[in-house]
Amino acid sequence: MDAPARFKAVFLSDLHLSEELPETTRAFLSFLENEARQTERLYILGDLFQYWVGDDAMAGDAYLLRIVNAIKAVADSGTAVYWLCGNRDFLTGKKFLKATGATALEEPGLFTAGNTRIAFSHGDALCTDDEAYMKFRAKVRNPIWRFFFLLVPLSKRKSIATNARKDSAKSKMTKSAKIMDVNLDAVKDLFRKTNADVLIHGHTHRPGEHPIEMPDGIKRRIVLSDWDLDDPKMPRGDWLSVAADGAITRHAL
Ligand code: LP5
Ligand code: MN
Repeated sequence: MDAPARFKAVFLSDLHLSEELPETTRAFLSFLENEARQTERLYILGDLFQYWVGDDAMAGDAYLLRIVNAIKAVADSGTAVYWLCGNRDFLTGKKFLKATGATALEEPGLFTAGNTRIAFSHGDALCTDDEAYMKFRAKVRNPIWRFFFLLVPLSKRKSIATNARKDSAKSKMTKSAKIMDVNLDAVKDLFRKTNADVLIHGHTHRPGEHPIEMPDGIKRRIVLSDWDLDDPKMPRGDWLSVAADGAITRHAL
């Protein structure tokens, strides 16, 4: 990066990339060519992919390799790329990180700009009212489950993931909007533990900003949108920038 970067940090999440979403894919590749090179740090907050069934899926998959190589080009250009997985791509591993040049972070991540302390996460771990999902999450995030799942042949893993997507869509139709949103106590707990001023997360696909009352003042919970530039009725794709003084701006594609 020759000229000083325009932003200290940029955040995005929930692109759910797949070959079936050509406009969303195009928008992300263009974002990587442009905005992603104007920031010191790029934070990808999970669910970048529709699903990720293991790093071995990259070999011979021209689509995945195109995405991964485009992220690597950003890292090579001088932007520090950080990766925080989502509920659809928690199976990303060391080979993915090497291929993208990204650094993996644990939740919640922390970043300070000016006097603003920013915590960030994918967001699913905060949805504690969704008990069925919490149980599912605990199972699939267990390293023993992960070890055995990754031994299953790749084609079988892909069909399991496709079925899991269908089951997920079905189960969401039976859950209320409130259950699938973040739990206020979980959010307050995160603010207490991190001492952050701002929390940025995705996952709920409900872009917005919410004041959170804490004993030491009002905190801000900022929610990213998902991306879907292939939806003719509501094309969308937000990203957030953080300036050197800590000012946070929402940008729409
Ligand atoms: O993703 P989204 O937004 O549609 O919904 C999520 C929760 N769903 C999921 C499931 C993923 O979408 C499936 C794709 C992931 C592929 C990863 C690799 C393959 C893993 C294969 C696993 C078998 O995360 C959804 C939430 C929603 O967010 C809102 O927060 O509600 O939760 C669910 O749909 C989960 C169901 O409620 C419970 C499912 C019980 C099924 C139990 C099977 C256990 C199998 C585990 C094996 C040990
Ligand atoms: Mn998610």
